[in-house]
Amino acid sequence: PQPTLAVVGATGAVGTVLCDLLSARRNVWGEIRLLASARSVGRKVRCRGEELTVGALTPEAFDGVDVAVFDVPDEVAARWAPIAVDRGAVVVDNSAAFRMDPAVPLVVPEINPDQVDHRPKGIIANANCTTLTMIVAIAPLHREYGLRELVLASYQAVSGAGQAGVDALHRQLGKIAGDRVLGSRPGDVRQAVGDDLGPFPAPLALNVVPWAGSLADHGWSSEEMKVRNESRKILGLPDLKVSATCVRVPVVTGHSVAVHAVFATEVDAEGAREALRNAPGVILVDDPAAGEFPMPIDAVGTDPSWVGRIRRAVDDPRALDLFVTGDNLRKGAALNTAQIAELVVRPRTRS
Ligand code: 2RA
Repeated sequence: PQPTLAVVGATGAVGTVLCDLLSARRNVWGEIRLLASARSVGRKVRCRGEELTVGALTPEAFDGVDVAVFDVPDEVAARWAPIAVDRGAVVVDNSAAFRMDPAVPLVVPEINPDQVDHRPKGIIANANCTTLTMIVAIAPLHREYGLRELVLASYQAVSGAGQAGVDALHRQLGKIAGDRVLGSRPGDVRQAVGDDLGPFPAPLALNVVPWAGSLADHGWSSEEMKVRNESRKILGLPDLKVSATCVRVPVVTGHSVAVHAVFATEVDAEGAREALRNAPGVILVDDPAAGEFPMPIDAVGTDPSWVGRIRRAVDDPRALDLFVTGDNLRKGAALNTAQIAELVVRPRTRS
């Protein structure tokens, strides 16, 4: 019989995209069970052409489940993932609850697929969307040149903060629409938007906000530390130097990252392009003369990380500068979890 998949958090921003993806991907699943918190129980969701009713998150809901994908807040995952494992499921968790646990592999199928089979706790973690968008493009360059350091700035879409983030941006844009003077005096955008900030610390309309996540040590944000720690773990480079500045921008979906990557050996831009042209999960969009570069308005709704603006640093022959954009809800979240879940249940060839 085909394996059973549970989707926990099926009605959230990522869960909804996962249901769409499951409808479009090769069908490896038998039953798909959608689970969510009490407020969403009973809702109908279309998946693989069928109308499914969202069920309650209970221990019994995991009975007979082969793989349970969790798209829920950290504290919900921390509580319920071990319960799902106890009931016999392998958990693929998209929260930060287990990512840095040494007994939990952090898997990106294009980079470290074999690690799905090393899961002593029965849990496999999915990386943060900013890390994922970037790392698919960085790994092939690491294989080619030996990565030593990453200095990056992110341009993160509001859907990274869930549906509440998307709703807040659209409300703010609605309030300021048509005002052709706004943005020319200190505080005028703040006044126009008022206190309707949604999950953000400042207005996103007509603005960029150099903050994502919560306050970590020494002034870093939690998002910046996640990019550092998760990049090290995925690439197996515990001493990799990483400096990130994470910035929220008025984009609905599609995280972008401007990267300065330093390598052990000299690099050349055409060699880097060649490595990326042949890399899985990456699409090269690098023809600035023709106006072609990676942008969220084009990458949204697509699977790969879009990479372009590849240049050898003027002042360092061992460094590349590049720009990466990817759909934060797809490769940044739902797609990567779907790929991991499919790896867990893949047919094995006997050795
Ligand atoms: C964000 N990376 O964009 C987070 C979501 N996991 O806010």
